[in-house]
Amino acid sequence: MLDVTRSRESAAEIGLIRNFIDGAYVERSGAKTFDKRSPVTDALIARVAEATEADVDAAVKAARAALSGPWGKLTPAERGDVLYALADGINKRFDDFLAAEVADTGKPVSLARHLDIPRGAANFKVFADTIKNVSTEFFEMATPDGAGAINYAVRRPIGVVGVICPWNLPLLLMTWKVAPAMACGNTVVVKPSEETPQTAALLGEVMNAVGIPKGVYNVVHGFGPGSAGEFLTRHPGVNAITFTGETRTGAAIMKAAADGARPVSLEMGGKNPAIVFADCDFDAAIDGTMRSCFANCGQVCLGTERIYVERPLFEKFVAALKARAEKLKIGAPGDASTGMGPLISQEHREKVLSYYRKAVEEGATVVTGGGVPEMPETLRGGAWVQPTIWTGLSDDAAVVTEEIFGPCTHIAPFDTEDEVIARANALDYGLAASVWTTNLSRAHRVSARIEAGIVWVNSWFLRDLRTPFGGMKQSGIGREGGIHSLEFYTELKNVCIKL
Ligand code: NAD
Ligand code: 6OD
Repeated sequence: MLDVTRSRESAAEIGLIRNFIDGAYVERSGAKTFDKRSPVTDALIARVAEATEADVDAAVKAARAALSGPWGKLTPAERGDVLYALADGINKRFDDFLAAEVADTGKPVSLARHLDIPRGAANFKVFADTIKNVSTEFFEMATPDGAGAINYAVRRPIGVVGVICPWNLPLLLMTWKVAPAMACGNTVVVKPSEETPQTAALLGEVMNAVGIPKGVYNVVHGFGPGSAGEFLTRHPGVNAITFTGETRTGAAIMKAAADGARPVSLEMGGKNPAIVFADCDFDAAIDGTMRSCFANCGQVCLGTERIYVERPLFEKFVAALKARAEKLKIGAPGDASTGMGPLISQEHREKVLSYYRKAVEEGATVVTGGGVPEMPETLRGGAWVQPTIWTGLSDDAAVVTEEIFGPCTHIAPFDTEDEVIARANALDYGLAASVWTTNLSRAHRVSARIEAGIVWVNSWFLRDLRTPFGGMKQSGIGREGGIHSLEFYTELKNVCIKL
């Protein structure tokens, strides 16, 4: 049976997760380590070697050297083939990646099996296909002597890319950046979240098995400020930084990148609205918002933390979502009946519970949840919280305006289309929205006016990997996905030849 908690009885059995630099797992004597604890039980599941500034420097130098080695000589088509092999390599070790991801995050195996690991592998294939098929522009021009000139654009790798990742969908969101970076011929230094070091580390083994030249893919573990994250983003040898995480962190990274005027791609926080019209397919809207509020224990950047329901449907919608939320089975990841796992850590649980308390202080009606569920003895140490629904707050309440990143949502009634669009757009975030209606004209009209990088109509978290992805306003800078990733991961050069 799959070992999904990977807890060990004694420290002697706890594995050390090392930095992966220049094709090897590096162990320095006396290096500092930090603990990785299970979100499910709080048991120690791994010790992680914290990269020093010298480690980060070594990783960046290895990545720089690899640019001019065999990797730099591959054609786009050859890189495409290598990326296919990486996807196959992940799939060959599917159960190892699944166990590592579930151990680090505590998410249900059923979710990771269908989302995190397959989509993590798929990223390599999608960007392999993109790089093989993309063309660049060509212009013929007249010259005064009548001979003419031709102009054509060529894409070149931007160089060493720093990749800073969050903990909610670790492999999926890391490969979402590593795959296009490599497809474009760059080399990478990845800084996984301190909460989820395992799948990034494991990917090093696949890189070596596939024969990726050393130095192309490097992993440095640690935290943000004063640790690997800051060392990496400040390092002058890093040519571009791509980041997924909180808006505040993105702003700090942008400041670091200003030294050397280096480009950034930032995928950041959200406070995403769902708008439910009275003409919706009611069952589909309930199914969809159940997922958008509670999947991955609410730890999805695209998740719904505020719902606006057209007034005639309001009471019925609240009652139905409450009934479904109360049926959600909270439990261990490996249990097939588990619908929701724990939060990522005790620290994050404290943050989420502080919002649960704040909602009550602000006068919310707690429709369901609002606390910590009763769990069996073996799971008591985990970072469990109840799925929570509130009503009755005004649009300026903290839990309606601030990203919580937990399994909770506020539901409010609305009366008109103009009014709900204004309320949905009122925040500085603009990552995602979902609209539930069977009126086709309304679907187009409302989607066009919502200020968000992605608007779903009658669905949620359904996205072709070739489409542009990113946030408006304070939810992001830049777009990645399909050919849009090439804008960030390559330099476009114009060659003008006088005939
Ligand atoms: P976070 O910002 O706390 O951390 C993200 C990463 O940045 C971690 O690896 C962390 O160690 C590193 N980091 C922190 N401070 C740093 C610094 N000063 N310099 C360099 N690196 C630093 O985010 P998180 O808690 O890991 O993830 C949750 C957040 O991520 C939520 O806000 C969520 O909305 C957002 N998110 C956004 C998307 C998206 O696509 N827009 C996707 C997933 C998560
Ligand atoms: O579509 C994806 O794979 C993607 N970029 C998802 C982001 C999820 C954020 O938590």
